[in-house]
Amino acid sequence: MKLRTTFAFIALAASASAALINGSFESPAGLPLELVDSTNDEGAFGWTVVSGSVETVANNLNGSDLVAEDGVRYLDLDGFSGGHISQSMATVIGQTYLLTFVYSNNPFPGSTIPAGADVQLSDAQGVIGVNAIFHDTAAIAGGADWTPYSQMFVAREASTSVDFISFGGGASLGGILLDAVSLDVSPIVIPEPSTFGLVMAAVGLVMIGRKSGVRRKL
Ligand SMILES: [Ca+2]
Ligand SMILES: [Ca+2]
Repeated sequence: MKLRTTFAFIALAASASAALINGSFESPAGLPLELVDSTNDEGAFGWTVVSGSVETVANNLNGSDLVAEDGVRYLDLDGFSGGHISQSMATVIGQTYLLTFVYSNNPFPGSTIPAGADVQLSDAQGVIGVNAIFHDTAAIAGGADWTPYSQMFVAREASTSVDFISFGGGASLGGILLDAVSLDVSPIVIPEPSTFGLVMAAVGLVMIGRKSGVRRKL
């Protein structure tokens, strides 16, 4: 009986800690700027670079005050061009999950302003939801203006993909900055998958009024 209880606890712990790899973009970490594209470093990066390129960036790059929200590195979604990254995670059908991360505009010269990206959740059935994140402020002097983002959804398949798709385009050297991406089991239960839009409306209301916006694109 005790053994069974132990196994049950382990199963619960495993399901509660979803397994996004390198959500804090701490790797690769060899150089202050580590460029990652579809042919380079994807093993250490953990995410698939679908198109373009991205960079993990060390704290205080070029003497700036810009530091990560979590750890000592963050992601510039535009490396030498607008990047699109993707990662699939095992999910339990019918379970509610919470996607969270922080994003910032990019104060470095040559960056696209406003910096922006689509945040997409999808599975074998297709797109679950897409939201645009962007900063309408000009480049700031000093540090990052990390802004929290959260989005709930109900898994429809045993695997769900998280994608960040830059608006930066082919010539952009700097895009939106990302850090602390996490996909966790949510204690809040959404009654039906079809209520995703209602949940997003609620999240949208919370986000309105910030200097950085979330625009619904459902
Ligand atoms: Ca980090
Ligand atoms: Ca860059």
